[in-house]
Amino acid sequence: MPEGVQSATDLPLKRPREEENQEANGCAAMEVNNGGGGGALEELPECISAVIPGWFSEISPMWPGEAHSLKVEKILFQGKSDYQNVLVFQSSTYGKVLVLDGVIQLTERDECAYQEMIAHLPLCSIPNPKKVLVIGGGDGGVLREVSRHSSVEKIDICEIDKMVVDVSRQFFPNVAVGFDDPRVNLHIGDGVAFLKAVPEGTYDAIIVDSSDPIGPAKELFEKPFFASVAKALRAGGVVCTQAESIWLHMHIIEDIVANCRQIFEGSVNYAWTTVPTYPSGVMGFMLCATEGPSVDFKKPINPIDADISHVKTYGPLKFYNSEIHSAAFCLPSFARKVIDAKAN
Ligand code: SPM
Repeated sequence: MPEGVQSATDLPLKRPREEENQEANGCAAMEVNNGGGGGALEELPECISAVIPGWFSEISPMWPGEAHSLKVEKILFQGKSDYQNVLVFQSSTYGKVLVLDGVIQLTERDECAYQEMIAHLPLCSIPNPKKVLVIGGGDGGVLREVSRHSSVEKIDICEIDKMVVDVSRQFFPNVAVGFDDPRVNLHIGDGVAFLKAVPEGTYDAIIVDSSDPIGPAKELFEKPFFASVAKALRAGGVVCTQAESIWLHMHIIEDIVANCRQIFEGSVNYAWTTVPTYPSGVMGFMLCATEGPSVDFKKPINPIDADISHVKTYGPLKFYNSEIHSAAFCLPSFARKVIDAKAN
């Protein structure tokens, strides 16, 4: 292991994973180079750029022809779980960065823009959410945001990869703090199987905080999964899923919208936010409601701005407010045309 690279005490550094996912994981085509982490050349992660030495470059078939780069100060952790490559590095401008299979999941500096929006867009759209399920989200950031809601009594989370939880606890304490809330029940396992076993009508809200639809999260973007989500929600319950970038993935978004339109008989909406370290700098969310008490996602009826109960623990919200909530549903014309066509 390169000098300066720390491994979480109980984290295996070798994985039994078959090599078949190598091509899909976004790292396979990349060369290894010294990322400034002080380690031996051949032992550094595949995603440290060979093009600009000492920089991490995010290259993937999901965004061909472009790569956002961050300067690496130090590699803090690299490991291989049963599901994916896990990397943590200290960047020079975005704090610590969590990378799965070569793709940035969060940085300390801009994680608020994603975690706050994926949690509060659904939870501020319904009155008194009580039971919430998070699928994925093993870093704990979405839990941190859900637990700001004082009406919530129970928060289940199903994350497939324990290494993500362990690494977050070790390197991102301000994100993993979400696990410390006594309302949280952590299940390590497959979110698809977990949902299938959930009794009908259990949750008020389900949040799907997944990685991209290549690798372990692929099924979370497919129609049978959305059907399981709808079944697990109460009448008028809501789901918010990570739904990619309007600049890069309109074809994926079109499919998600079309699937959701068939499954969810309440409303189906697309919203977006800015996340500077995600490809194209934007990230979208699919927000749907089951048939029942109507939900108008564009008009938050359960504002969190006034709820100060967790300010002492977590600090104030950094990104979300009621104005940005409503604005998130305003789409550029090119996106609106495609999404409205599929949604109606
Ligand atoms: N809790 C944070 C986990 C982040 N989950 C979403 C990560 C998405 C990364 N890829 C972005 C690609 C943009 N199209």
